[in-house]
Amino acid sequence: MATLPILHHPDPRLRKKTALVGRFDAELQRLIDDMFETMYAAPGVGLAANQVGVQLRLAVMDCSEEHDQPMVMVNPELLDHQERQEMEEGCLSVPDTRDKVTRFNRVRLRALDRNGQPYELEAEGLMAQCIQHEIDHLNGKLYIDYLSSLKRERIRRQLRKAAT
Ligand code: GNR
Ligand code: NI
Repeated sequence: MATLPILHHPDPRLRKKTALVGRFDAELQRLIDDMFETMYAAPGVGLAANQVGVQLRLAVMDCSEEHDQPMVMVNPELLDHQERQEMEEGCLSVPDTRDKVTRFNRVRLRALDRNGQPYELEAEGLMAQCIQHEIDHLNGKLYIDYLSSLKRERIRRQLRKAAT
């Protein structure tokens, strides 16, 4: 296993829409293992494939307190959602900033697991928030897109300074 470098905003690869996963081969299993290692090391509660430069509809998550509930979402879809709520959010691709974003507090997810088996689940709170955050990544969207252009510009300037 290996940790992978995480891309930072404004890398254009974070803005590309990802492609459906069609093959559940050894290469995909290795990528999933490396994404978990990268996420736990960061540390973070979720990681989308395009954050490590792979343009596939795949994300890993673990929103548990004990970090013992790894979850793989391949080709995820939101089936249903309810109750909007403002929640504080951060992103490994936008380091050192957090802000409030309005998300659905409950979602119903359909996705494939690491072997290509379909599953559905209902999530609330942090897990629901994280599912929406990762699906946004897979659609080329970042949480800062929900903030004012003034805040977004400030974040962009900070990251540019940090990168040099
Ligand atoms: O580690 C993360 N924490 C987090 C907190 C609130 C809402 C979403 C997240 S996801 C983030 C990791 C990440 O950037 N995943 O794409
Ligand atoms: Ni993120």
